[in-house]
Amino acid sequence: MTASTTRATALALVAPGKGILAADESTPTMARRLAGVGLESTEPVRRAYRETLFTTPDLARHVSGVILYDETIRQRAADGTPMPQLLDRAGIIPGIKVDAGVTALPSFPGEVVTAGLDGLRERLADYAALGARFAKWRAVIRIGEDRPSEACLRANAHALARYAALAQESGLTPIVEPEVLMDGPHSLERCASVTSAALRYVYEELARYRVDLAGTLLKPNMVLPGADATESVDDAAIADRTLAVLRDTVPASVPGIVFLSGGQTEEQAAARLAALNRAAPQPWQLSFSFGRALQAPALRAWADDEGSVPATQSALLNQAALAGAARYGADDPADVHLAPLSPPVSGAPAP
Ligand code: 5MM
Repeated sequence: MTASTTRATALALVAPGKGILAADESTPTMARRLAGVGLESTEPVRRAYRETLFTTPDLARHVSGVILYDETIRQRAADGTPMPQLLDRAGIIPGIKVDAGVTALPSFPGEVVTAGLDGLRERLADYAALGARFAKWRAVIRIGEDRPSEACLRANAHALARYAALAQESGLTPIVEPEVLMDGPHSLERCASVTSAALRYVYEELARYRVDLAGTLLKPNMVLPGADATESVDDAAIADRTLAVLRDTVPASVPGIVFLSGGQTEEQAAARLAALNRAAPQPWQLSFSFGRALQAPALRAWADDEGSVPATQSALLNQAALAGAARYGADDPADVHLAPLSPPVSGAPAP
């Protein structure tokens, strides 16, 4: 497999005005999300909800790719079309979560490492045959008094690098996701220093395992004070601190950074992405790979309106349009004024 496939997919995923919909909730996470809006999680409910999201008219205007979960990539829409082909037909690139979730790191209470390397080569081949063109692996890093340990950062970086190398071998573009959780009372500065350390280890290991950075995307957390912190920081300061950390740690050959939302409200995630894009031009595209921040309004509409397709799809499209506008630094999709695609015809009257 040549590097050109994974590089082309990476660039397509961060095309202007577009980002990724993370719909790869594992079955237990999806059960929690559905319970949050008073619904029971069954296979037909999960299938119908996700088919509703993926068939949203015009979704491809703002969404370049969707990350699926193992159950979903094997499901079919009501008309019999396999889910990856349904997305493909809509002009959206299908992707797949390939990690197996987190497991406790022995000797380091409260810390975790992501599992799933065993048999990964075979699973990637299977997913590629099912239509996936990119993959995702998430490492989870918790901030605490003595956390994260160096062992935790190194173990997770190692797993991310081994995964990324295997994904590229299979022709799938790896999204590398080291998520520093927002949980806790820590400060913005503490999040900055932990995020910075995590990213340094990740890029050291990616180099060691000869991963082609131009054929990857980074999915990091924004640099934020903890959810229980008393400190209040505005969006411009969050953007500044986040960019300072990324400029120090992420090589310019990485084509795009697709932020996770991590428990921010949908308004916060979009406003902060807009602030990030208003800063001076960066070497990478700054985009989104939001789960909750794209789906929360759609899931509420689905529950409030008893599985109503139009209400759910319109909620998703609105949220995707907001995130898409944030890619241009705009807080409102109505403020996105794109240059005309072709120059005015010569001889046409001046405006
Ligand atoms: C959609 O949630 C993803 C899967 O989570 P679990 O493996 O815990 O079920 C998750 O990896 C997600 O892709 C990222 O965390 C981004 O989602 P948010 O909601 O943080 O934007």
